[in-house]
Amino acid sequence: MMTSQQYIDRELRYGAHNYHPLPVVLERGEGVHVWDVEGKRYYDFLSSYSAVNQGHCHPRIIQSLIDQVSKFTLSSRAFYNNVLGEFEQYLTSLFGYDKVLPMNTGAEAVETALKLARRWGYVKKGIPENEALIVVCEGNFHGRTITIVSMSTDPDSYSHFGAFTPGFVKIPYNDAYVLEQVIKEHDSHIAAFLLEPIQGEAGVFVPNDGYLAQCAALCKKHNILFIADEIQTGIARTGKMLACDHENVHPDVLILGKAISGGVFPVSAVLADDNIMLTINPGEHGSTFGGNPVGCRVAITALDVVKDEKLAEKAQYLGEIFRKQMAGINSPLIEQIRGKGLLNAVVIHKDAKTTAWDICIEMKEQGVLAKPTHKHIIRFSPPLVITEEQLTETIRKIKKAFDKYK
Ligand code: IF1
Repeated sequence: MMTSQQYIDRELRYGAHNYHPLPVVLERGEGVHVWDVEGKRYYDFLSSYSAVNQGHCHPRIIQSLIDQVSKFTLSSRAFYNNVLGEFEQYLTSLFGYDKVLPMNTGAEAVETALKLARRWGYVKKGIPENEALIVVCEGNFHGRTITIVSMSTDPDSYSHFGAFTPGFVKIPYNDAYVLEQVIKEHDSHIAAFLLEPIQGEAGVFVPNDGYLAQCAALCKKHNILFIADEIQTGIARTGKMLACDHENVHPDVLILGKAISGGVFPVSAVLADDNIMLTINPGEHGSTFGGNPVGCRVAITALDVVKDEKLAEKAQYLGEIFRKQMAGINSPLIEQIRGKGLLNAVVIHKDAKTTAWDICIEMKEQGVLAKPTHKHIIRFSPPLVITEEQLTETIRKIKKAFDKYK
C-alpha cells in the first residue's frame, strides 16, 4: 500500500507544478466528508471551490450519471441528442432567459460571454469594428485562458503570459461611481460590464448592498450588457439561487459553471435573451463536448437536488450561524469574518507570524479541510448539505486549530 507521501511525491515527479495543494491525498467522498488514503475522515470546507454544493457523490446525481453513460455519452453537435433540449428548456425556465449556450468549463463559458458581448456590440449596438471595450473589475478571477488573464490584475495570473488580448478597461470593484465615469468617457464603445457578484479569489470580497443594482441600472441606461460571472457564487452557494438575486438583479448575460453539475462532470453555460444570443450563428462558436448528454443529464439532476433539498434556504440559514459562531472563536489572529450564505472567509492579521497556511495545516490535523487564498485569508465553503450539528462540530475543531496559535 502507498502512503500519502508516496502519492504526493509521484505527482511532484510527473505532474506540472501549477498548484500547491495541502498535503492530503483524498480517495473517497460522501456528502460533507472526504477520506484520505490512510482512511482518515475530514469535513470538506472547500467543496472543490464550490463545485460540490450538493455534497460529494450525491446518490441521485451519481445514478443519473451511471444511467446516461451506460446508454449514450457523446453525439457532438453535428447531430441532435435527446437530452440537450430538455437541459436547455430546464435552464432557461429556471433562470428566466430565452436561450442557453452550453460549454464545459468555467473559462470556456467566460470566453463565450466575451465573444457574445463583442458580437452584440458590433451588430446591435453599432460599435465600430474591432473597437469594442469590455469593462472588468480589479481583483477579478474569471479563469486561466490568455484572454481571461488579459483581464486580470493579479501578477500570478498574467505575468509572462503576454502578449495580451486588448479591449478591456479595468476599474476598482465596489464603486459604481467609477463605472459611471468610465461610461461617460467611452460610452459608445463599451459593449459590456463583467463582474463577480462576490469576488472569490480576491478573498470572498462582498460588495456594499446596492452595488450590483446600481451597476445594472447604469448598464441599462447606457445600453451596456451587464454580465454576471456566477460560476462560484451561483447555485445556492450564497443563500439564493444566484448571488444577483439578493439585489433582484437579472443580468443580461449569466455565466454558470462548477455546481451546475454538482462537481460530478464539467458543465458550464451562458444564458441570455434572443436579441443577444442569436447574434451568434451556426459555425461561429462551439465545443466538441458542450451539450453532451451526460453533462446535460447530470446537470438537470444536480439542479433538481438544489431545489428538492432547499439548499439555498439552508445556505442562507447556516451562513448566519457560521459567522456568529466563528465570531465566538475570539482569536487574536482573526481580523475579520465575512461572507454571504455559505461562502465565507476568515481574514488573518497581515502582520501575524501565523499564516493562513499554518492554520489550514492545523485544521487538517483536526479533521477539517480548507484552503488559503493569498497569505492571510482562509475560505470556508462547505457542501450545502451540511447539517447544523455538523457545522457546530466543525467550528469546534476550527477553534481548536486557532487555539493552538494563541
Ligand atoms: C483554480 C479561485 C475558486 C471562478 C470564477 C471562472 C472560473 C472560476 C468566478 C473559471 C474558477 C477556481 C479555479 C481555481 C481556483 C478557483 C477559485 F480561488 F480562484 F477563486 F473557485 F475560488 N469564474 N475558480 O471562480 O472556471 O475554468 O476553472 O472551470 O484552481 O485555478 P474553470
